[in-house]
Amino acid sequence: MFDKSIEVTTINILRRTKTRIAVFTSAAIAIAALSLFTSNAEDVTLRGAGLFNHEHAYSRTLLKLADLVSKQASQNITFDLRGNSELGVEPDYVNFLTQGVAIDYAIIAPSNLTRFVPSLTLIGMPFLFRDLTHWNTVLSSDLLKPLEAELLAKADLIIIGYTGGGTRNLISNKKITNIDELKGHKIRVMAAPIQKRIFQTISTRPSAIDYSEIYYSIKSGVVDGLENESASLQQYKFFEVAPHITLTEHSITVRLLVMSGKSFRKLPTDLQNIIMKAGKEAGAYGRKLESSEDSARLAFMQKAGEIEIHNFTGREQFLELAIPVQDAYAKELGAEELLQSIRAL
Ligand code: MAV
Repeated sequence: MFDKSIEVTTINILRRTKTRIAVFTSAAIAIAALSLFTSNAEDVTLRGAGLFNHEHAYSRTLLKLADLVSKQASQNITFDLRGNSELGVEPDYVNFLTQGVAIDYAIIAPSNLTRFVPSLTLIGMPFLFRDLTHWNTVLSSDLLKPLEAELLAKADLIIIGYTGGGTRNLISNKKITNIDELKGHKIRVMAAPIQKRIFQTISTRPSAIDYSEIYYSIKSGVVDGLENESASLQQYKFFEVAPHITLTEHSITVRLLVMSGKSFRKLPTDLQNIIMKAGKEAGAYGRKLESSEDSARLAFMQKAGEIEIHNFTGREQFLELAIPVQDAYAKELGAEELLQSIRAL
């Protein structure tokens, strides 16, 4: 069902080639040369980066973006997507994008943006969304607009869409079914402080480790596991070192489809408008895609004997412990109103 053999990498979507082949007169040749020149002058190449191969929902979202834009643009556009962490991991993408070097667009987790807009990490907090409907309602609302403006002002990053939709569970090197078994459990979490704080409420020992280091950190005993969604678990084969999945379902992911402001401003206005519209559409496409495939991926890995799935009896208790931590964090950031508005939707 899920072909793991697909390897990434460069997508070239070149359309409407404007070159004319002229064979009869030198004037025609001159016109042809001019036409080619004009066409080249308008050509646009945008480079993207991602952690995954083309099978993953994030890459398919970025491919969708490329497709939508190139169908509407009057220029020839090359979308050069470098997957499989070829250009590093998400914190690297943030650095590249803010500086306007190496890449022009990427999908990143809000947890990577703490140093610019800490309040954005709220939307990546465990237990923020009640269910997929709530999550979709929030992402289709205007609630995050002020944070978008803040991110542009502070990091020169433009959010062109929202994707995600994976449900995060625990992935561990031992069977875990309840909160007691999590005491002292060494878990890798994303770098935003709120991630650590929430996992500390259930007496785990969380540490922020680079995504690229997780597999070997588990293998060497630095940590006992991580928390992640099924598409990423499947692609990075974390199950080889941590085959136990505990259904905590503590998070529905929000991922930002971002573009470097520096790259964006170099584009003609018509193309900028097309990209903004296509970003929204590609984000919605990715949300539907990842959320609808999530449990099928778990079932696939279970059937293949790659993972063992365990129910978690402590979800309600975990949620209750998480809420005051969310409240305190929002207060610290001056984002209580935002949190209340998200909860109220
Ligand atoms: C998954 O691979 C993705 O959700 C990605 O966006 C995150 O950065 C990553 O997990 C992570 O846990 O760091």
